[in-house]
Amino acid sequence: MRVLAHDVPKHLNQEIEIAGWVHRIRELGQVNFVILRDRSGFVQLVFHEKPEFSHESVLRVIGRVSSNDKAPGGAEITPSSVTLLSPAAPEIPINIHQDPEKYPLDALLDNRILSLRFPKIRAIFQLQSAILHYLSAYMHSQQFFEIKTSKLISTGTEGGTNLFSVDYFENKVFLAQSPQFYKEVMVSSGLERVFEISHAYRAEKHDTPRHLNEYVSFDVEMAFIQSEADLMDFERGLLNYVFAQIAEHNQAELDAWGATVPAPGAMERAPVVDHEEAKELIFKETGKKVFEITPEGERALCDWAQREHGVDAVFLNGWPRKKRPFYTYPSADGLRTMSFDLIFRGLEITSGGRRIHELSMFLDALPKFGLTREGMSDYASIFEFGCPPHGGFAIGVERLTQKILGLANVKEASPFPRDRKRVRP
Ligand code: AMO
Repeated sequence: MRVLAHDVPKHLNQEIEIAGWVHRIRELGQVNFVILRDRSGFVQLVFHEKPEFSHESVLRVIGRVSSNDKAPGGAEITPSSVTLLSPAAPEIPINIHQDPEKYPLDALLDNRILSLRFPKIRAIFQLQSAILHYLSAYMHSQQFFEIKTSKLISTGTEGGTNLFSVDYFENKVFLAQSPQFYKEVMVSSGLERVFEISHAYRAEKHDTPRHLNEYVSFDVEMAFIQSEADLMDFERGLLNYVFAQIAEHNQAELDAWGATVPAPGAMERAPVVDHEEAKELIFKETGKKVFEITPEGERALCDWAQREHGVDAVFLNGWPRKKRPFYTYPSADGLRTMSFDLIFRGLEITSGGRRIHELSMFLDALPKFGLTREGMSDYASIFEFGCPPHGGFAIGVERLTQKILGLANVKEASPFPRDRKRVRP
């Protein structure tokens, strides 16, 4: 049975089978060392003859384990049999045994099939898998149902025109910007509490370190809330749980990037700042008067929260109505909304809020956003037949991963990022 590299030291003086990729070959003449890599780590092989395979080839090896303080994990294998399962071409465009940060991001993405092999890059996706697992586990523990809704839609649900169109037989349809409409429908179905993890598509022409044209959206929607305060409280609990699980189970991935998660329970301390007050705070922090919350402003707000509240996160609420989508529940004066963003480590990772659930208020809102009942007839019908007060939020999974690990660009947190110029591999 195959043993994983990190378990090899448990098999001292035994003959075992291992398999993996040739990470590094060091030819010293009399003795040659080969470092083999698998999903768990590295193991050193010792050869007295010249290895007949090149870097990145895939091997199956049977051999005896002996101790060697200088080898990874303090053990090495002297092979008695080596099977070359798959040879690699001798010239490899990037060196997987180097630090990937030696390469510009474009080189890593142009060579994505290989760059995903860097253990440090693989750690990003190992951590992302854990994050997705912890998010779902928490939702199930809170009696939410997981849904999967269509990404092919006939009208936008977020306003704006940033939709990709797709040929659909003789018609044009669009790729969903978010599951907003469907998650509200599923709440009104009587499920009451739903979540979805799926791709969302934004035809935005940005080229920034925070935008992808296809990202993974973790969406939450719940019935019988009173205001956005219930949602912010829920998100505090959710993120505290995710950070605690990461601290307990994913230290290796954090170490790969020299990263840490917020201290246990830290999200309880994240302050809630009103949108107008946030602009004042940004002015005090940066000396710059702002008319909207800029990326620089988001960083300044988090610096302030870290200093004053001991947490690198801020909830912003009280957003003006014209800055939020048509479905957002207005405040009593009709000018602002019961909505919020969460800024974490200087970047917006969440938007959410209470939704309009009364038909008359919904119909009243549509023309303010240049929309009509005819164009929004499916949406309006959610509220025609009895729909509870509800609300929700969405977290960008790549942005959350990016900020946990301290990655410079959100594209690093997507195995196959899509941007304006990149649709391959
Ligand atoms: P919003 O459009 O703010 O809200 O998106 C929610 C969250 O999704 C992530 N996100 C992105 N991540 C990477 N690249 C992008 N281009 C991108 N766009 C958005 C961000 C953002 O905070 N329906 C609402 C959510 C809700 O109210 O439930 C919505 O989609 O982390």
